[in-house]
Amino acid sequence: MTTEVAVGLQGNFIGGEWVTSSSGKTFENRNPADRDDLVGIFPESGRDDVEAAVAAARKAYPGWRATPAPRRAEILYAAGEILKRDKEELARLMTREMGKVLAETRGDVQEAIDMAFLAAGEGRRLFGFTTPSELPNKFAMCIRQPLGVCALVTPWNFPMAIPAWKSMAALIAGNTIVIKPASDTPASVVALARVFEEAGLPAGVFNVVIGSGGEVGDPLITHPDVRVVSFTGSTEVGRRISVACAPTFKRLHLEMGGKNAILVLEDADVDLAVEGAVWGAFGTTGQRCTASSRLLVHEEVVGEFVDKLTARVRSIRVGNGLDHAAQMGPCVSERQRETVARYVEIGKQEGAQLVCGGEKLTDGELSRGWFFAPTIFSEATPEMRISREEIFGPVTTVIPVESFEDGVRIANSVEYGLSGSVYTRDVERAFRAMRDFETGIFYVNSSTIGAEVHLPFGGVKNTGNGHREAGIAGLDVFTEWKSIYVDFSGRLQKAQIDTHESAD
Ligand code: UN1
Repeated sequence: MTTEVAVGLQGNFIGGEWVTSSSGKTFENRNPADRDDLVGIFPESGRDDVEAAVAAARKAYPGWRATPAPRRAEILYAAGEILKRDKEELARLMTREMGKVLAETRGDVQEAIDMAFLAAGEGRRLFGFTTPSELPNKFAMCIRQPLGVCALVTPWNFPMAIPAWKSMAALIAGNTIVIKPASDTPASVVALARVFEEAGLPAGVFNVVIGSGGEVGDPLITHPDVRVVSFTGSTEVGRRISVACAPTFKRLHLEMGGKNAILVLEDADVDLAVEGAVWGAFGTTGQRCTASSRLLVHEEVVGEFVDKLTARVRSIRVGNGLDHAAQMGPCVSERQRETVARYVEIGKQEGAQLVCGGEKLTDGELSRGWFFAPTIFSEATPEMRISREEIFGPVTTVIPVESFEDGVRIANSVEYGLSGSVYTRDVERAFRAMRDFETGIFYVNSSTIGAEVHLPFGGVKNTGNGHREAGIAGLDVFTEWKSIYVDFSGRLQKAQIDTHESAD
């Protein structure tokens, strides 16, 4: 075990060195399941630290860009192997840091491993294309090129997978990066940096600056030497970043909110749909962009569905994610739990039926953390705020629907469009749903979560700004196309003119 578990003072990683913040200020990071458990003390950085990190990334860029992609890939393969070796330790650290249960933090590390191997494989592809020229004795091709220094602003809910999606795509393409992890989960990104350090990534290629959005994020995303900004987080912050990046025309990739719907039709396997809903709504304590936060259930089966769902949800064991018996961990922070509690009040006032949960859990051991009971609202209408706004917690809302068409219309009635799903045995309606859901990801007879790294991840409408991450599509964020023409005719040839010269 060489990846150190974070205890005590941690640093920023700049130019291959572990350093304190220039102000010397620090903050504590505690386990959301147990406030007495100190995960680490982290630097509270600012503009000077950002300057140093961007300068280091800029300095490292020419060397990394010139390193052949298959050589870059070897380092990513090595990182993948180290992640595999340390998976269990890393998962434990991540559960302590953000609260989700061990099975899920193992999945989070596995997603980083999958991404490492996918990105490494790209080192021997990074395909461009060749195509015939319209002129004789002329060769035409298109290649991908890196852009330079990339700023990655990453969330706390997938504290290793999402930093891996972004950084590994950027690195294999030949960019250098500065990453600002969410303040709730710096240890996971520190651990990822240590993995890259051990894997032999040259100094300055991967830099970490820890601190708040205002003190670190703002100077980072507006820095003139930063060419790409990739952000995952709320739509509200994404909009601000979009405005901040516009004056310098930075390449901007935004991955934001979701209000994902499962549509359960009257011919569905209701038990299967209930399992999907439980997993999609309460996995990661509902703190996923892809969470199943709306359950649109045909009125013929909604009674049976709600009864079965309620029975399943009442049996969910909530507890410290390190405890093997626990099935759902806490909210990531007190603030997040307050948001959840506020939405539960809103739902009650709006007249939705609170079927189960709806309260903070404070008995015994649970009093040590930010636990909230898994919560179901039923008999909700599509207009209610709990049916439209992202809550990012263990709350799901059942909305009865009259028909397939009604379900699709309601599914599409929100501002977001990340993920969706349909449960049906009818192949025709399954295909119509695949076509008509306004989302970037869609599932048939499975939940709204479960994205795999080799497919594009992202959403439409206010969820994204047209880009995708992961998959090969993720390379588009971190590369620029260059079209190259090679004339070997030995004479001046004029495109569009020589080819269509008139006879006279
Ligand atoms: C997120 O919700 O922010 O499909 C990412 C999933 C995971 C990734 C989720 N593989 O739920």
